Amino acid sequence: MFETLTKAPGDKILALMGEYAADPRPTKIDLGVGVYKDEKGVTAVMTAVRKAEQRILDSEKTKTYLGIAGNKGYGAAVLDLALADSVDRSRVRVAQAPGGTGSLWVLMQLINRARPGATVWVSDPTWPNHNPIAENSGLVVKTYPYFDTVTRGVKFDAMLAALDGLTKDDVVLLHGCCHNPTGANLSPDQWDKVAASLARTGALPFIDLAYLGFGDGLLEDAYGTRRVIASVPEALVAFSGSKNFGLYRERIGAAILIAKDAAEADVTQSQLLNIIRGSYSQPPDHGAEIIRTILEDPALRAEWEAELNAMRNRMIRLREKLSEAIRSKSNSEDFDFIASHRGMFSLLGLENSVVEHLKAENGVYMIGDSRINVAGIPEDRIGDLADALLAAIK
Ligand code: PLP
Ligand code: TYF
Repeated sequence: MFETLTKAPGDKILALMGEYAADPRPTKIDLGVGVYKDEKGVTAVMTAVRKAEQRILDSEKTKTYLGIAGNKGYGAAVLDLALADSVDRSRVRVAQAPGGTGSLWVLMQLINRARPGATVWVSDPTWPNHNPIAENSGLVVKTYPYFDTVTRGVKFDAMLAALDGLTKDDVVLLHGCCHNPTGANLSPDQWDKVAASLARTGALPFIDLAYLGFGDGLLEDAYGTRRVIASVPEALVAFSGSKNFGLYRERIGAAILIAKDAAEADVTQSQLLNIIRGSYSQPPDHGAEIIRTILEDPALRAEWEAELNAMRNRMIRLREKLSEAIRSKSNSEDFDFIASHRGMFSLLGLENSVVEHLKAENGVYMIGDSRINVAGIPEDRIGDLADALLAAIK
């Protein structure tokens, strides 16, 4: 049977991880995969996570099945964290899912049950996993303008004009904060306009919230999500705990749905749970129980928030230092955008040949589209990195 298959394309981001690992040069710099790294280049287990795991180990009484919707306390805690009081909870339902990706997957499946073959509008560009998840769910993907390759900001007028032209049968995938891959984000005022547009057209907002707390702060980063949800009758949110809790391999996320009223929320949730049951039955508990433990305990929560704040501030400092180094070496403002971007990424706007040159010549690894992970910038070698970038674009 398998002779009918041909080799499927790999994931470019994950492939680059392997290439970097195989590079023997001690001076290599990893600005590739979107994983937070500390000043030692390590993706450490957060201290609040470690403490929560110890508590779980000491107090866990059973490993019996969790149920299709997953850990109830986790679900409630994530709604508090992400949505707060932006919407009446009687209209909200949540199901724990394996990572932001698993959440996107079950929600895309849900969209296809409601509107088979519906169009999902994604930003140009977007995280490369959005397309296959939507297409594998039976949906059609189209793009709306987003990144301005000249200013390296958001092409907001063009984006809004595209959103204004949508209908109630369309779905709009929005990055809640910390846009991947560009690092260019909407201002609160722009979010207000997007929310008003969605309210006007009836297009369904679907918010991918994978980096809450990585941009300007937990509250600031939730602005867009809350604003949109407060403005429309129906919405979807795919939450990830991979980055902000550093729980990547635990595969912890949440699929959140907001419906017109409680009755429709119940029916829609029954379909979501039916999708989950028909795919992986139910989610694993460990990551959810860690997050529940942290968010429900004021002391652990404060410790987690402090660590998250330190991670965010480090990324902002690295942004400022790199753009300052390039500015002083080149006497130009061309890379100042790195300091105004937020989240883990910036899209530098380099030709692929320049990206390849930096890898071959300098051992500087970034994604082929010239996306850098700012957490990978080595603070003590920012001058070298700036020199390499400037030499490569000459
Ligand atoms: N959405 C975006 C935009 C991402 O960058 C990621 C990256 O990891 C995810 C979703 C999903 O992450 P995970 O499935 O690891 O929670
Ligand atoms: O964009 C990134 O680098 C992260 C990690 O298939 C990632 O979101 C990359 C590719 C992938 C899954 C996660």
